[in-house]
Amino acid sequence: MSSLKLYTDLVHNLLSLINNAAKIVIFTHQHPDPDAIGSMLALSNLLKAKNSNVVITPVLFESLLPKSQIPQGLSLDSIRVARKESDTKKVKKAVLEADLMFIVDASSYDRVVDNPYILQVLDQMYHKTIIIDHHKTGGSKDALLSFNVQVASCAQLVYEIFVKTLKFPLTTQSALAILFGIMGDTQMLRFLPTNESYVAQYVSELLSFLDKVSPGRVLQNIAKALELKLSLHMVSAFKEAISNLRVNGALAGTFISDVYKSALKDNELGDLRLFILYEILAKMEEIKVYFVVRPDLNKPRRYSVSLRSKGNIDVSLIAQKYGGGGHKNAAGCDINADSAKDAFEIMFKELSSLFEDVVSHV
Ligand SMILES: [Mn+2]
Repeated sequence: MSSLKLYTDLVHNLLSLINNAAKIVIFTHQHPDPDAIGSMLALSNLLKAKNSNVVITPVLFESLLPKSQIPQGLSLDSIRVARKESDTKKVKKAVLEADLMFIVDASSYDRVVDNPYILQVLDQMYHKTIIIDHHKTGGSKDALLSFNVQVASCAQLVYEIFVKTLKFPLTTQSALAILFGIMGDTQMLRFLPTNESYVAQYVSELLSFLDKVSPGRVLQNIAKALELKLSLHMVSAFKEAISNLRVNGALAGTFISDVYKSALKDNELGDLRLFILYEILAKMEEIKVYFVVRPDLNKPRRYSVSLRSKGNIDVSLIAQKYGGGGHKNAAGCDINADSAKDAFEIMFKELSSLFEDVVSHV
């Protein structure tokens, strides 16, 4: 599923290096974007949550993003911004004392700093540097460890390595930082490559985690920080649909709930449905049958179901059963139910039993 299959040994080397480190410094590239900031803060918070005794110093050699471009609730206080001479001296000291250093979202120190004095110091430190990057550039062969995987964001790698694989405890700050990074580099999942559809699942996991701690506006805050022109209601409905996503083998489905009947216009509901069908569900490689349920704006207790399939699976059969129609791979129907969730459950059950053989094989 994830991109790290080939990195299993490296991940376990990484764990012993971290366990033996008392002081860790983290760098990212200049002109930091949300993924750079998110990856750096996520790593810093994850390391701290795992071992509160370790001294972590995240360093930037220029100013941070403007406050309006940081999601509300994400704290940048731990980052040391080193612009003045006195700051760079402190950074040099931290570097010389460090047991371990990380570069995230970049793979060499010349992307980290311009100042030749400090670059010269850093260039001598690859032997204690771990690189976590997602760009094509090869990185330094002198690095202690290098995770260089070409995926959509560096933040998703941080999540895979530390949370999914090494089981470091997630915190509100690290979850928020990872989401900010993923959503920044993928522009709210719009530019998520086809073979990385599993990242939508990561987003859903992170949102459920954050909803437990502080329910509500997480995604809106991120969209706002990314300056994306989506109405708050659209973002919020999108978030809900991602959280409602259920996958069973090759079957996936979700729903947009009745809350959005008054908040969204008919064309917005339609756009959102298409976005979820074509930009997310269709791109999930393992998924062969998928659907989205949305409320009918004019008729109470009436829900519209859009069904899609890949290959030889005929979803028009199920649409016909409910008085709808369509083609083998794209069909739709309307059903009556007490809520969008009930309509979703009815469909999920129908599709699970109709396509049992296909669905349970993955
Ligand atoms: Mn990036």
